[in-house]
Amino acid sequence: MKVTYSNILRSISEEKKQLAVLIDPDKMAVKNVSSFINKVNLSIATHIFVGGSTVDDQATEHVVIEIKKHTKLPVVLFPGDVTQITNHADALLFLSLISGDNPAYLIGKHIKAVSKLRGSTLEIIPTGYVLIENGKQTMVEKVTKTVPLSRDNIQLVADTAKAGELLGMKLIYLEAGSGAKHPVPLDVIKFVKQELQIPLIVGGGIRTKQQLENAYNAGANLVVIGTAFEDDERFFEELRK
Ligand code: 1GP
Repeated sequence: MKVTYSNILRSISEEKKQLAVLIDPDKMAVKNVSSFINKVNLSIATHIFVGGSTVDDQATEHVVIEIKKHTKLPVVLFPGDVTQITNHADALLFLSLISGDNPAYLIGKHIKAVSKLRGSTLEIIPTGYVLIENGKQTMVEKVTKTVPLSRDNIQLVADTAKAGELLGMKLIYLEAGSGAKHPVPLDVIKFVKQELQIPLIVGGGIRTKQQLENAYNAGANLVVIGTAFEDDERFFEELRK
C-alpha cells in the first residue's frame, strides 16, 4: 500500500513531529540490523530512511530486506545512486538536487532509474533536495560535484525550495550533509517553511535533543538523523526522556 506520503500529511495535520533514522548500508552490516532496529522500534522514530553517498551494489537491498523483517515503520529509500533502488522498501524519495547545476543529479540519474521503476511497487515521492553549506565539505558535495547554497543567502534558499514546489515536487529536503559541522540554520528553516505548502524535511548535523526540538519549532515537519545514532545508540533513549 502506497501510504507513506499521505501518512506524512496526516501526521502534519495532527501536529505530530516526525523523525527518520537514517541507515547507511555502507556502515551497517546485515548482522547488526536486528539489534539496531529493535532500538529504533522503541524510540520516537516514525520512519527509517536508507541510503548513502557511496554504497556497494546490492548492499542496500540486503539491508532493506533485513530491516523489513524487524519493523513495521515505513522504510524509505534515500538513494545516493540508482544502484540503491530496491523494491523491498516502501517508498523512494525521487531526489532532484535543485540547489546544484549538475544535470546528472537534476535529471540524468532519474532517466537511468526509470527502467528499475517501471512496474515497481515502490511509492515514488518526488523530492526537491537542497544542499546548504555547513562549515565543511560533505560527501554529497564531493559526489555530486555541486556547490551548496550559502547559509547566509536565505532568499536564494527559499526561492530554490519554492521553485521545487512549483515544479510539482511533493517534499523539500533541506540538507546540511551527513556529519555536518552546523545543521541547517533555524532562520533558514523558518523562512523556507513560510514559503511552502508542501512538507519540509530537514537533516544533517543534528546531534542533540535541543537541536532536534529547535528544528521542529522552526518548522521542520520531518527531521532526519543518522550520524548521532551511528556514533552512540544511547541517543535513542536520550530522545525519549
Ligand atoms: C544526511 O540528513 C542526513 O543525509 C542525516 O545527517 O548523519 O548528520 O545526521 P546526519
